[in-house]
Amino acid sequence: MIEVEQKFLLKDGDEERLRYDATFVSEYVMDDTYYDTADCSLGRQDQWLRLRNSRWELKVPLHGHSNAGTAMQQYDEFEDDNSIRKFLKLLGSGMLADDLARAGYAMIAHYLTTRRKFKRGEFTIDFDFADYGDSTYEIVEVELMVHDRSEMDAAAARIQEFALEYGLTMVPVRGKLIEYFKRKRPEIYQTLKTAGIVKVV
Ligand code: V4E
Repeated sequence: MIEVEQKFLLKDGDEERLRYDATFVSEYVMDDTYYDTADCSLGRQDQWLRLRNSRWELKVPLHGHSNAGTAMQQYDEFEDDNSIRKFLKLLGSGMLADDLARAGYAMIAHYLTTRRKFKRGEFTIDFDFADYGDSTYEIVEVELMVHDRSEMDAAAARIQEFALEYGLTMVPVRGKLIEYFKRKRPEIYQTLKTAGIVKVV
């Protein structure tokens, strides 16, 4: 299955409208620490290495899938230490954290997100409340699952219709990590803009 998702900012009243008639699924906290080299060798290739609730994960753009200037880029996710090690061509066979540190990967971001998940028909609605320590950021992600890449455009159109029906604001939205960089690591934000990875102002 392929996940097609779109992020939206939340205005006053949006959350209540979206939650009305929706079924609560779960609430959990994600403790995310992102890592990269000093020159952002991963980020500049749209690759994202994180420790999420003590598990290593690596997201890389899905080969051959064009972004087409939208927020619909698809990613492959590596979730076991060996495939991450292999993808990054890491030397050593110690703890992954130690071998990453030896290869120059260091923490670039850390924050907590409380995610409240709801279902409404086929739509999954995630309310993400990120806590950056000295400020917070809230967005909503609307998602549909499809079986085949050929169904992705239609799913994206259905998400747009859903957003219109619920009066969600159609503006480009920064994800939580990009927003973190904008607020707390402007030099990384600028590097990613220059590399064409961040397209939202
Ligand atoms: C920065 C980035 C990625 C890392 C995490 O993205 P984010 O949406 O902040 O995280 P999250 O917690 O919702 O991840 P999930 O739980 O869904 O796995 S993945 C892709 N990017 C690149 C990117 C970009 N270039 N531009 C914008 C506006 N957003 C993301």
